[in-house]
Amino acid sequence: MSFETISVIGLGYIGLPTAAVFASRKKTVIGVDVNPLAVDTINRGEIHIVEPDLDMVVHAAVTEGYLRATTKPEPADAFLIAVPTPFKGDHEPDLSYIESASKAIAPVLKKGDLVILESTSPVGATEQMSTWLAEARPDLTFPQMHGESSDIRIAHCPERVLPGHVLRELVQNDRVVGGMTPKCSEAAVNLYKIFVDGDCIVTNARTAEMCKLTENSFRDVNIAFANELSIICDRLDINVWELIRLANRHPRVNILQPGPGVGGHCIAVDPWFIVSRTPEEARLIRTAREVNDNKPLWVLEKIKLAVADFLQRNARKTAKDVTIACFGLSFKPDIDDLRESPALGITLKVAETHPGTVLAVEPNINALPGKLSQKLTLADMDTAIRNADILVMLVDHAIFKGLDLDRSLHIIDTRGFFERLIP
Ligand code: SAJ
Repeated sequence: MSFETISVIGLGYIGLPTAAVFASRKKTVIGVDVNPLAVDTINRGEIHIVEPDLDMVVHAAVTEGYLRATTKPEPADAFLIAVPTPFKGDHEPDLSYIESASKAIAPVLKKGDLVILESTSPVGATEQMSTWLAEARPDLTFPQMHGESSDIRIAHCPERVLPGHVLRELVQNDRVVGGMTPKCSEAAVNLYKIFVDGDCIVTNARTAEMCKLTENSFRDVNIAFANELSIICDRLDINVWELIRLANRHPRVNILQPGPGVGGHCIAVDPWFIVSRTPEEARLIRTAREVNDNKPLWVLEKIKLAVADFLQRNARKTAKDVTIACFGLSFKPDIDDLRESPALGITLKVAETHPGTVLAVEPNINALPGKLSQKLTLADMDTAIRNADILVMLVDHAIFKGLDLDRSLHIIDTRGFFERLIP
């Protein structure tokens, strides 16, 4: 089966790099997005998201004529759906973007086409997508009814790339390919082999869905363990960073690092997709989410205690005189991505509740977007250190490593940035 024209639906953090990598292998790629601004930006050879080197790859793909973006789906040999799957209400998965994408491509499907769901999805979503497609195209046959002889092949192949390393990981990582039938899997493997150097490992759609959720839940549970340890150690007056370093010397122990909470759009979301399907059984997975979601509140409490402590030592001052500097706003080190960032959440809450000055330091960002700029004042590192009475380390950006600090400053080090240095 040859794929000459490939369509990618959803040109965000996963869809756009995937489209660009197919195009770099000289395939004709039609990128589809509902956002006309994103479509125009891409058609100019530019990008609307931040990811190292992506601008160059997209620029080359567009100028060489292999990649084109549009708001309206067009016929293709393969369709990859990479739209968001957020949650709604009480952590229920919201499949409405997958539903709209399915309904949008249905009219242009033809016999022999392959449709792949890449979006991280709850178990059963691929079958649901296939049902939406079948409802919209009663003239075609689909695997849930016609098995191996179906006109359309359907598979789930979750993305697993790490933001900041997307272009490398897209090519090098192994892919789990879950077809609704073995022929669907075979077609999907042939498609990914166009650019994937890693292994393409075949399973069924439900296992592929659960595999992606399992990977992110595994990380969430392990971070929750580290976060819980940090709270226990604080109570027992033990340096958690030293503790973890020592425990990790055991050949079968590998504890992750505590922090101010878990951010980003994947690890803090995906475990809920397991919980929502099996609420009675997924007890540890739910608890881990709760532990990680509560960590920012614990940090806020620590900041309050630090202010009280400062005022006790400086009897003539009031809370209004206390300057708090928060170092780092992004959801993890050395990126500028603020989405679902616990560091940003904590800083905003401090700015909202503390009567004195709050300085936000984020060297990866020149200016805060729109509404945020009304709520927070960005400061450079030196100014913040000079003026701060309390310093809160929220993200371990490499650039913070050279900070020259007055040791008398009250530091709340959620990342163990300095504590890790103390012997
Ligand atoms: N974090 C800690 N302690 C740690 C490691 C991470 O507090 O020891 C925090 C980070 O600071 C951040 C959050 O966890 O706030 C998530 O960061 P991350 O680097 O663990 O993961 P993401 O969200 O950038 O990407 C994850 C990856 N999944 C796994 O590593 C299992 C990536 O491979 C997935 O493709 C991505 O989710 C996704 O799209 O699902």
